[in-house]
Amino acid sequence: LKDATLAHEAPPEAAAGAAQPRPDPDMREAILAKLRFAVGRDVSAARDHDWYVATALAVRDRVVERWLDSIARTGPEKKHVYYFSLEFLIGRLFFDTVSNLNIVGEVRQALAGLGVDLDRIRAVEPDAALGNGGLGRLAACFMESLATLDIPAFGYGIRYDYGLFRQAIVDGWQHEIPEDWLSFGNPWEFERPDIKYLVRFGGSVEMVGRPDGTIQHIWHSAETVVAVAFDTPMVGWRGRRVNTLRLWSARAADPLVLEAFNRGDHVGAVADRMRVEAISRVLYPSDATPAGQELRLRQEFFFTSASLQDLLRRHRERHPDFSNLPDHGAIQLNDTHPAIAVAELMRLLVDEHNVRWDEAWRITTATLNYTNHTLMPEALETWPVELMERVLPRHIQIIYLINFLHLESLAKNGEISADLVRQVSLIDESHGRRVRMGPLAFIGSRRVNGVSALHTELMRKTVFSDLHALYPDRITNKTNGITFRRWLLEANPDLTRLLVEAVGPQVLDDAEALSGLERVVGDPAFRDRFVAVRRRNKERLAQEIAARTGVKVDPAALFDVQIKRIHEYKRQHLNLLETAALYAAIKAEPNRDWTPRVKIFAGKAASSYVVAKLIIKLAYDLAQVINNDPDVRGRLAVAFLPNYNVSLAEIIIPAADLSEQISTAGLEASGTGNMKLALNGAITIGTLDGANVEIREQVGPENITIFGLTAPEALARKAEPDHASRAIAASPRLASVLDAIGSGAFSPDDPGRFAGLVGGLRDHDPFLVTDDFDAYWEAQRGLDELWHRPEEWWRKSLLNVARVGWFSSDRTIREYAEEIWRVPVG
Ligand code: 7GP
Repeated sequence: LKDATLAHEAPPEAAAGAAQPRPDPDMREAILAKLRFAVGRDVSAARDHDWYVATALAVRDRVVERWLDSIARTGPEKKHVYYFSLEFLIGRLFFDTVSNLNIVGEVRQALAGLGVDLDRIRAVEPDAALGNGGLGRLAACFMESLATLDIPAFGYGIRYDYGLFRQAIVDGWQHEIPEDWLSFGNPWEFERPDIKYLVRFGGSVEMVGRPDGTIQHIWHSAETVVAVAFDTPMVGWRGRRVNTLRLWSARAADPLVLEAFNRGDHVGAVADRMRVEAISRVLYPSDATPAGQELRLRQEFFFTSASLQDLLRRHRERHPDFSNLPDHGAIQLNDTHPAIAVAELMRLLVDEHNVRWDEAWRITTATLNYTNHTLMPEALETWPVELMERVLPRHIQIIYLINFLHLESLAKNGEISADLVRQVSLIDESHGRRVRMGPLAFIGSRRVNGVSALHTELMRKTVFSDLHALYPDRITNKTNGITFRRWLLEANPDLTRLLVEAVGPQVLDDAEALSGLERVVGDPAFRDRFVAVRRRNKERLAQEIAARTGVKVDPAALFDVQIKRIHEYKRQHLNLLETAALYAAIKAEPNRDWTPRVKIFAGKAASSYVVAKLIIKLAYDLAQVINNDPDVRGRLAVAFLPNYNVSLAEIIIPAADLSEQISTAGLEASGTGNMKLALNGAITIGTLDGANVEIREQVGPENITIFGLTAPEALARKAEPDHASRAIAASPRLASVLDAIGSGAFSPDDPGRFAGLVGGLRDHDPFLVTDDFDAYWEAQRGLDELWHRPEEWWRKSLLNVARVGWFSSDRTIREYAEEIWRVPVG
C-alpha cells in the first residue's frame, strides 16, 4: 500500500507569509548533528527515513524551546482546559510543525543544500491515525486552535500501538490491515516514565462505618494497570504557544512472572502483561456503532482515570483542597467515551480525598462539560449493568447514588410521573438493565453542547428533551470548525499564495480576512489565476488516482467528490445510484453535450458493517463497467481511492470542484469535510443537514446547491410505511437503475450481489434514498449546466472561499472559551 505523497509543484514557503527565507546555517548543522548522533547514520548512507527523522528531531528542538517557555509563562493560577478524547486524528505532524513555526523556507533550503527534497521526506511520515473520523479530526483541529489562541490546554487520550486500520481494496472488497504507525519510532513523542498512575479494575467494595456515622467505601480491586504518559507537543500558529497532548499507554504492574518463566512457562509468564497491555493496543474501528465490548469499557475508564488523577495531582501541588478546582480547570468530554469521568471524579474526591459528597458534586458539575456528536440511537453508548458491576463495582454504586439523588431532586420540585422517571433515569430498564452514558454526562456537566445549530436544536427536541426541560440553560450550540492552517495553508499552498496577494498577509492570521476576496471575484485576471491553481491541484490528484487505482482521469473534468466514512446515513449509495443513472443517460444519448465528470469516492467502512462494505464494492463494480466503456469515455469516470486518511484528504480537497454532503436530513450532526471543501473552492451539493445549513447562511443560497427533504419532512416521510415504493413508482429513472443494479448489470460475475441492497431500498429505505433521488438528480443536472458557464461557476466557487471564514476552529474555540470554559483567549 502506497501512502499519500505530497509533492508540491512549487515550494509553499511564500504561503506562510515569511519574507524570503535566509539560509540558516544552524538548521543545516542541527540536521547533520541529529543524523549522526541521534539516528546514527552518515550522510552517505542516509535514506529518506533517516533524513526525515533527523530533520524532525532538529525541528523538535525548536518546538521544545517554545514548549518549555509556554509552560513557564503559564502561571500556576491560570485556568487550563482539559480535552478528554478517545480519538485524536492528527495525521502527519512534520510539515504542520514546520509550517506553524514559520520555518518552511529555512528547512527546505537546509535540506536542499544537503541534496534532500523536503517534499519527499515529509511523505515518509506515517499518519497518526488515532481516530475514526469527524470526532477525532475535530479534536486534532481543536488542539491546534487552542495553542494558536494561547489557551493553556492538555489533550488527554490513549497512545494506541495500532491506529485506525489501513484499508486495502482487493477486487472491490475492503480488507483491514493493522496500522503499525510506531514501528519506525515516533520522533514527536516524549515518554514520561515518571508520570504514571495506577488504574484499577474489578474486585469488590467494602463498606466501613466511620466514628462519625458516615460510611467509608473501600474498593478492593482485582487488577491494577499502570498508565504511563507519552507527551506530544501541539504547536500553535506562528509557534505562539505549544500545548501538550498527553496520551496514556497501558503497562502491567508485574510485566514478567519470573518463577513461571524459569519453570519453562514462557508464555504464561507474560500472559498477564498481554492482557493488560491490550488496553492501549488498538483503536476501536467503530464510527457510530458501539463496540459493546469489555475492552472498550476498559479503554474508556483507563484513560479517563489516569487523566483525572493527573490533573488532580497537579491541582493539589498548588492548592490546599479541591474547592477551587472549577476555577483552575475546565474538562471537556468529547462525546460519551469519557463519560465515566462523572463517576470517577466523584470517587476520587469522595473516596480518595475525603471530600463530602455534596461538595464533590458541586465541584464535578462545575468542572465537566460534554459534547454530543451524534443522535443516531445505535451510537448512544449504554453499558450493561452486569458488566459495570464486574469491571467497575465502585462506579456503579456511585452512578446509582447520583441517579437516586437526581430523581429525588425532581420529586422535590413537584410531581414526577413514572413515565418521566423512565425517561430521565440513568438506568435503562427497557432491554436488560443498562447504564445510559449520555444522560450521565448530561447530569454531571455544567454545559452540554451540540456541534451545529440544527443538531443542537434536535438534541433539545429529541434525545435530551426531558433533561432539557429540567435544565433549560445547560444545552448550548458550538458549531464545529476546522483549522485553516492545515486545511488551507498547508494543503493548498498555491491558493494560499494567491489569497495573500489578493487580500494581504492578514489572511494568514485571521480567517475572516478572506472576505476581502469579494472585491476581486469579478476580476477575470484573478479568476484565471484561481482556475490555474485549481488546475494544478487537479493534475496532482489525477496522478494520485492513477497511481492508486490505475484509473486515468482528465483534470479538465468536473471533480465530484464524496470523502468520509462509509455509512448508509451519509448515503454514498444515493450518489452511486445517480452515477449509474447518469451512465445510462449518457449511453442513451451519446451525442448530447454532457458535462465531463469524475466521481471520486474515498472512505473506510467499520470492519463489522456489512452493508457499508457492500457499498464500497458497488462503487468498485460501477467503476469497472463505466471506466471500461468507450461509449462514455471522457464524460464519466469513477474512482474509489483506497485508504482514506488525513494525508489523502490533504491531496483531494484542494482539487475538488463539487462537495457531496448528501446525508439524510437530521442525521449528520455537523460535518467538517463540508467546511474544508468549501474553503478550498468546491461548491456544495447537499441536504439541509448539519453545518450545511450554516454554510448556506454564510455563502448565500445562490452559491450552494441544496436539495431534498428537510429534517422534519424526513422524519414524517419515514413514518409512511410505503414511502419507498411510492417514490420508485413515481420515478422511472430510479426504477430502472434499481432494476439494473439489483439484477446484476454491474456484477455479471455474481448477479445477485446487490439484490439485498436494492431490496432494502425497495422495502424500508430508512435513509430515504429513494425519496430524495429525483431531487438529487435534478440538482446534479443543474450543476452540469452551471459547469458550462464557467464564469458563473468560478464566481460561486470564489464566493465560497471568501465567505467561509466563520468556520475556522479559532472561532469555535473562542466560543467554547468564552461560554463554556470561561478562560481568557490570548
Ligand atoms: C461525527 C459526526 O458524525 C459529524 O457530523 C461531526 O461533524 C463530527 O462528529 C464532529 O463533531 N461523529 C463521529 O465522528 C462519531 O464517531 C460517534 O460519532 C460518537
